[in-house]
Amino acid sequence: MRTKRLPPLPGALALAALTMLTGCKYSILDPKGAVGMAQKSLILTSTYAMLVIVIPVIILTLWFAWRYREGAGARYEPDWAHSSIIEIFCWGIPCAIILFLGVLTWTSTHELDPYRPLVSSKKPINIEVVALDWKWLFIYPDQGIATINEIAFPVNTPVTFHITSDAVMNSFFIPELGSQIYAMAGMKTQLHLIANQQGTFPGLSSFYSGRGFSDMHFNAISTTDAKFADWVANAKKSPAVIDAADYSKVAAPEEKAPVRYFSTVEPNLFNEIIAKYLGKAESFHSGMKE
Ligand SMILES: [Cu+2]
Repeated sequence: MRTKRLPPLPGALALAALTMLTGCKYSILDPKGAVGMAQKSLILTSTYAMLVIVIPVIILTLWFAWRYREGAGARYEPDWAHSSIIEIFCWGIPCAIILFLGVLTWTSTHELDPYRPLVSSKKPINIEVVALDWKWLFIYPDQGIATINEIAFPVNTPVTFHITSDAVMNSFFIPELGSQIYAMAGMKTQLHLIANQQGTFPGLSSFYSGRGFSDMHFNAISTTDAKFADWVANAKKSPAVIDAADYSKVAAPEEKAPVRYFSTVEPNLFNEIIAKYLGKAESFHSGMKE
């Protein structure tokens, strides 16, 4: 006779612990910017609010089962039907929690609306993000430069992202700075983030988009104004450029794409990438055709 063997419990637990330790660094719970911090407090507040129900329910379930058990001189009441006190608790507390979570959700989703510009005395940095197969193209319209798989911006300065895709759907996500938002062909999404600490924060696509997706990483560098100016000047020195004719080469599918800088970029490229998908083929530059 054959018996099925299950993995022993300690082994399974060790495997689970290992997965949890290696897989995530819990960046969302260790934010480095105002948006991320507000989201962390929202996650924690709503978790605690829900635990206000969950913990008493677990305790009371066990306590009721023990107290009203049959035999052993316990208070066994098979004909019991109604208790107003229990009804008040069963309906009152969930109503109060739902009201609390409803108000919290309403206010925080408006406060943390990714499309809402951040209030700051500093002028925001504009970055146009294009998701490609399988890399990120970043265009700095004000500086006239572009990069692959790396962005930089000054610390304590709002960053305005305009996001689209010239491939399948992806999701633009810098976990330490705040929420993710989708990148979709023919559409423009927006995200406003700020870093309140200097550092290099990993970014990624959090939406499965094919074979090279797992290497679709980039670094977001939060630095001083002076170092940001150096970073722009360094990109300006690059011999590589993006014009209408060679955009298709830049956009060609590529796995594990290295960081690259482009000293100039075709003006209006971002809008033309979006327009490609809107059935306006006649308005393209020749190089923009698929
Ligand atoms: Cu959409």
